[in-house]
Amino acid sequence: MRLRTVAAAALTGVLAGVAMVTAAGPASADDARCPANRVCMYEDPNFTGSLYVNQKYKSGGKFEIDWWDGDNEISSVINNTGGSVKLYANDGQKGKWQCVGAHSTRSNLKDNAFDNNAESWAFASC
Ligand SMILES: [Ca+2]
Ligand SMILES: [Ca+2]
Ligand SMILES: [Ca+2]
Repeated sequence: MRLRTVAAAALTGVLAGVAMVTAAGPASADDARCPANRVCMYEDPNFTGSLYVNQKYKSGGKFEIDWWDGDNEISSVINNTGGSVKLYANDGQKGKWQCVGAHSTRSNLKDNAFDNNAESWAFASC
């Protein structure tokens, strides 16, 4: 009984160690198609077409997507930052919004009914 407890504790320790090693490598969790600590937004699905947004992380930062080069055209997003990205359907951080969590990607915003809709965005909790 005691041995089993010790073995279980040891195994738990090993698993925790593995989890820590995995969590300690945020760079490896990033998508290599976009630089580290940056957000990339693309014209087409699957991170192709024109790269309309390539922005370094800025806590609380608010950004306009250029009306000619990007408004209502973004179809995929890579977020290699530790902050969540809030996409807005209209200029000036207004309208319906979509969230792209920290260190995550959206290969096709069509899946969330937000394709060709974003016109501004921000680093904000969502
Ligand atoms: Ca598009
Ligand atoms: Ca829109
Ligand atoms: Ca805009």
